[in-house]
Amino acid sequence: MRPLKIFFAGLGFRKSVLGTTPPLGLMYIAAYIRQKFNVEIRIINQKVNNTPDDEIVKQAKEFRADIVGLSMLTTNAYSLPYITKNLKASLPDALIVIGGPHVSAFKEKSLEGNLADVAVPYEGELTFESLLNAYSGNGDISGVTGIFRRTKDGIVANPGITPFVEDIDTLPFPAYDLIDLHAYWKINAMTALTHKKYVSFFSSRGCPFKCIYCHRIFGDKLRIHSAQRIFEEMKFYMKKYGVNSFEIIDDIFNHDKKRVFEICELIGKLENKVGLSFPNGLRVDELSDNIIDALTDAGMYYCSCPLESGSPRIQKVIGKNLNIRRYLENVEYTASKKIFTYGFVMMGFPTETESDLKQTLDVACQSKLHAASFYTLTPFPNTKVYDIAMKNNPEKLKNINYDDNEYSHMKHNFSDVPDEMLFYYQRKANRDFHMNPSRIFRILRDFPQRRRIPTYIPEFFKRASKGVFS
Ligand code: B12
Ligand code: SF4
Repeated sequence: MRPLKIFFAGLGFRKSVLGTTPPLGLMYIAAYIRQKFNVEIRIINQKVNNTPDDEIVKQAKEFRADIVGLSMLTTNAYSLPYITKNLKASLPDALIVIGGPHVSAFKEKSLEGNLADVAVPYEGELTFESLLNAYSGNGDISGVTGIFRRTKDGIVANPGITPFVEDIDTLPFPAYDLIDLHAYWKINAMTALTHKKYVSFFSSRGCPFKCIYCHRIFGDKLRIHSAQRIFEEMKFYMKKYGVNSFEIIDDIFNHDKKRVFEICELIGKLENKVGLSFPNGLRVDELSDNIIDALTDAGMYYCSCPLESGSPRIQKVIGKNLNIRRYLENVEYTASKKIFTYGFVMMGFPTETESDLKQTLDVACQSKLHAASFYTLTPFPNTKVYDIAMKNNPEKLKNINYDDNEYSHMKHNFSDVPDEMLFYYQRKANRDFHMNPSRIFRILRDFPQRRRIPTYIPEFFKRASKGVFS
């Protein structure tokens, strides 16, 4: 019997220096379903070569796809109307399924304005399996839990919540064999480095914290890969692809401290030394000198350190409850080991006052972070902060344009201070933080790829001179 042909595409163009990572979500689903069904799968990631929309449709048609699965962030969802319209014209019988962060955020609304048939929110493996069972059975998908589907009577939400995989060690390694990994080594990774032989690594799913701005893709229960599984997976990539670096993009890699030590110990047993980076951040107040030592010995060279706010009051408001003293101590210790530390800061939270903004500025400036980004809050649907903003500032919320955007370009004010004041503090934070001789010295000394420093000089001066010329 002819295998079921599944064409997966990650949507969105690569327009800025922002890194491009392998489409892990699609690769996990592909690896999972090919174990269970007679399928032929192709994966394309639009970002790698900025493949035009028409070319994606053409490739799906040439492949003669039975099912097309599209994955996207909200910022990349703008091409859905065009792509789905042309897919329907070229492959009228194919089932078009959409998933990924955008669908988890917009749920049934993600089917509005385009021609996709089904939307799968949250984790995809088990639901895609149920969908395939139903589709290749009698074709009736009305019993697939938690999905949204287009019917002749409109968009219908199937009851229930899409299920999570309980023991994620049962999942196969993501299907790196279905992408051209070398292509990713030639463009910026999330860690803002190139020419590293890296893979993106997702070693846990879910997070028990309750930050009000956070996505809920993987639920609020932490599910971890065991240290042994991580060791096996790393060995596999090293042997098969010659990988020497791991870009770990978990939401909360270091919450289970015992596991961190176990992983580091096993990494020490790998045949070759490897590099570890954490561009999506560690929970910094949960680090300790011992953990930092272990991670450094295991190869950590780059670590993002989300602060978000330096105000203890705002920490409570946003539900992050970061211990700021511990944050500062741990950043200092990490940086003292010459590990490049990158801070993420947000301004413009609901109820934020001038005094809160000043505290954030002070904490960021007194920290030993090497570099930092100072963003203004952008609420995404299906977060608590979105609901708050909807109650207090519905007009502002409606005006947010997510299309093709990134945080650096999104300027919103959901706080209690006037716009001029918020943006003044954002500029001042950029300036005061970066115009610091000791910081500049440490950037030059510790940046993991020194020869690439010149490519960042324009961005550095743009930030450091904020407000001086404009
Ligand atoms: C790596 C990453 C990136 C990469 C690109 C990722 C990509 N896939 O294209 C880069 C660095 C480019 C990036 C950029 C940005 N990112 Co980002 N990123 C991540 C991160 C840290 C990991 C993504 C990942 O690989 N996860 C692991 C895989 C396994 O999960 P997954 O892709 O979600 O897939 C699962 C499900 O979603 C589902 N699924 C996914 N696709 C499909 C498709 C089908 C058909 C089905 C059925 C199911 C399905 O099943 C998968 C397996 O269970 C996430 C945080 C997170 N925890 O996921 C944020 C995240 C995706 N990013 C986010 C944001 C906001 C951004 C930025 C705007 C931030 C910025 N810097 O300005 C920019 C966007 C820039 C732009 N214009 O494109 C948000 C997305 C919110 C939203 N509603 O879209 C997230 C969720 C983090 C957050 N802050 O809340 N990001
Ligand atoms: S700690 Fe990170 S992953 Fe967990 S809720 Fe907060 S922002 Fe989300």
